[in-house]
Amino acid sequence: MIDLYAIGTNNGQLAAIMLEETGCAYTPRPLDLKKGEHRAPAFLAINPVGKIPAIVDRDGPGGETVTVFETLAIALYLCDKTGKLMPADLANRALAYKWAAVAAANLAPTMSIQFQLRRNVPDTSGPSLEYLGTQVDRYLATFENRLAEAEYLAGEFSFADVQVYPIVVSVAPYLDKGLEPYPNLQRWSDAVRARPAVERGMNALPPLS
Ligand SMILES: N[C@@H](CCC(=O)N[C@@H](CS)C(=O)NCC(=O)O)C(=O)O
Repeated sequence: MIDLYAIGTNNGQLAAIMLEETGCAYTPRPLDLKKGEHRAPAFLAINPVGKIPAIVDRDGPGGETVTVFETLAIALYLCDKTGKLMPADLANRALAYKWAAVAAANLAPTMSIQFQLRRNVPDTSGPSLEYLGTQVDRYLATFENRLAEAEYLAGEFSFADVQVYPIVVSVAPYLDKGLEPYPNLQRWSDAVRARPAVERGMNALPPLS
């Protein structure tokens, strides 16, 4: 059994989708970020960075308990553990690695800073937000171009798609025209949403209050 420490943000949803798609039994352990539960010593012992999501696998290798944090690390661990969502072909695996990395190292942090500024800065007309907006557009356009040439990011459905999907869902309402300028991203997003395990993962955790 795996404990999932998270809340229903895009990062929490991502971990829940990975657990659902790989067929791992898990128990959601929601944390109240407003109350600072992610900074409590009990959670810092699981993730010293103090961020959700994190998983505790009590049935790790050799029956040992394994703790994993950071969405990309969680995704790779679950692929390794189950043999699912990881392309068998090395060339396709390379595609999955690089597109998942673009999401985890570029799009997600940019969007997260944009979200924090929108939430906490009264005047959102400044150059910082404008700059972040251009960067989000740049990454979305890159995914759009990739999805114009392939059905899924690594050709077949993989952990890379899971790394991107919840981010796209959470950013779309903030875009002037939603996903309209990105028809391939829209087509891909509809296909990912139609997967029952994705639907379950998106709704597995209470929303951020
Ligand atoms: N790079 C991390 C980002 C995780 C993250 O930003 N989590 C947010 C919620 S979506 C969080 O825990 N924020 C609380 C904080 O930063 O104190 C990952 O991919 O797991």
